[in-house]
Amino acid sequence: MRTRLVDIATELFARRGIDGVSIAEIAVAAGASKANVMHHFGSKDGLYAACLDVIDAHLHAAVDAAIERGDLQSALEAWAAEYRDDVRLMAYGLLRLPERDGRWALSGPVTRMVDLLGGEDAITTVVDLLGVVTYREMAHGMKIERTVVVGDNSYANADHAKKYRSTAGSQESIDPELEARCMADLERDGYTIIENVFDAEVLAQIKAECEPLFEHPGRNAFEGYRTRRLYSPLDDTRVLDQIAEHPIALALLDQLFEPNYLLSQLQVIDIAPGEAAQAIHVDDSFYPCPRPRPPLGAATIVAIDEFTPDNGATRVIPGSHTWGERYPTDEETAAAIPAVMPAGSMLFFLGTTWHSGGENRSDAPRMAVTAQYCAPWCRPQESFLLSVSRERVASSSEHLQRLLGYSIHPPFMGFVHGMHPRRLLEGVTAG
Ligand SMILES: O=C(O)CCC(=O)C(=O)O
Repeated sequence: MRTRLVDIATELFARRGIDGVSIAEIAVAAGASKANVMHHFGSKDGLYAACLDVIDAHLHAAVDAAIERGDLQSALEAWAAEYRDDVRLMAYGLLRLPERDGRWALSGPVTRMVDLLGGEDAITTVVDLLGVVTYREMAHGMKIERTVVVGDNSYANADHAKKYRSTAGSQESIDPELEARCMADLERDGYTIIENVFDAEVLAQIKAECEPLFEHPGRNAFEGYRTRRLYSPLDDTRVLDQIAEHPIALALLDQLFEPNYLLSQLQVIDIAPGEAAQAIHVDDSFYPCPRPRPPLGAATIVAIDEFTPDNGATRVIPGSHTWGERYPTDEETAAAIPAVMPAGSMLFFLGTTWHSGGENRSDAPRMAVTAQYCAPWCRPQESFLLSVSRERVASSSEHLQRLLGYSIHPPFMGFVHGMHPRRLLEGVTAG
C-alpha cells in the first residue's frame, strides 16, 4: 500500500502541486483511508517527502547509467520517458522543493551530474538539460493536459454552450506541410517565420490607416522613447482584423491551445531610427507558473516594413522556450538572432521564448503589427470587453468575436449573467 500511495500521490502532486491535492483525495484515489495515509507518512509533507525520495532514487539510477554510458543527455531522456510524473513533479516544484535536513532534496543527483560534466558552466548545462527534457515531456503534444480530478467530473469537463459552439479550428485550412514545418520550428526553436503572408497592397493600406492614429511615443525604455505604439486599434480600423484572425496564426494556435484561446493584445509598433534595443523578455512571464512549462501564450509579429539586421528586427533566442527560471546571459542576449524577413512576413513565437525589439541603426522607421494570444483560461493583457464597442464586435467575424472574449472556456468561464456572452450581441446594431 505504501508504494501505491507514493505512486498515486506523485501523479496527483505532479499535476496540481502540493497545495492542490488533499490527503483525502489521495486516499480515495488509492482506495485507502485517510488514517491509513497518516499511518504511513504522518502528514501531507511526509508523503510529499516520500515522493521526492523515490524521484531522488530514480535520478540517482539515471546518473549511474550516464556514468556507465558517458552520455548524460540520453540517460536523462530515458529517465524522463520512464518517469513522466517524476518529471512533471520536478517541474512543478523545481524552485520550491523544500530543504530537508538542511539540504535541497534533489541536490544529490544534480551535484553528481555537475561533477560528471565538470567545468565552470556545468551547473548551467545541467539546468538546461533538465529544462529541455522536462519541457519535452510536459509539452507532450504541446498542450497542457487538463487537470485530473478524482471522482465524477463530467459536468466540469463538458462544454455547456449549446447555441454558440466554439469556432476554433473552423478557419480556412492552411497547407499541412507549412503547418508541420512551423510546428517543428516551434518545438525546436520556440519561433518560426512565414514569409510573404500579406501583399504590398495590404501593407500600404495598413500604413495608411494606422499612421494617423498614432498619438505619442513610448513612455518608458521598454515601450521605447523613440517608438510609437498604437494600442487597441480595433475600434478605429478594421484593417488589422486580417492579422488578428489570420488562418495561419489560428491554425498554429489551434495546435498549441485549447479551443477559445483569446486575443491578449493587438498593437502597432513603429520603431524610429536611433531607438535602442528593447530589454529582452518573454511575453507570458506575468502568469506566475514556474518554468520550464508549455507556453501560456503565443504571438505574431507581422513586418509591415522589411525587417533587416539594422532596422530593429525582433531578436529571438532560439531554444530559449525550454529554459527554466533564468535570465539570458549577456552573451546569449548579444547572440540573439534578428528575425530578418521581407515586408508582409509573419514571425510567430511562443510566450516562453526570449525576444525583444532590436536597435534601429538605419535611417528609416520599422513598422510592425503584433497580435498576442493566451490560453482560454488566462487573463488577457488588454480587456477587449471594455475597449472594443459591442457594435463593432457584432459586425466582426465569429473568429474575432471568440478571440475578443465573446466565448466560453468550458464549462462556463466567461459567462455573463449565467449565459453565453455572445447572447449580448443579439439584436445589437452592427457598427
Ligand atoms: O517590436 C518588436 O519587435 C518586439 C516588441 C515586443 O516584444 C514587445 O513590445 O513586447
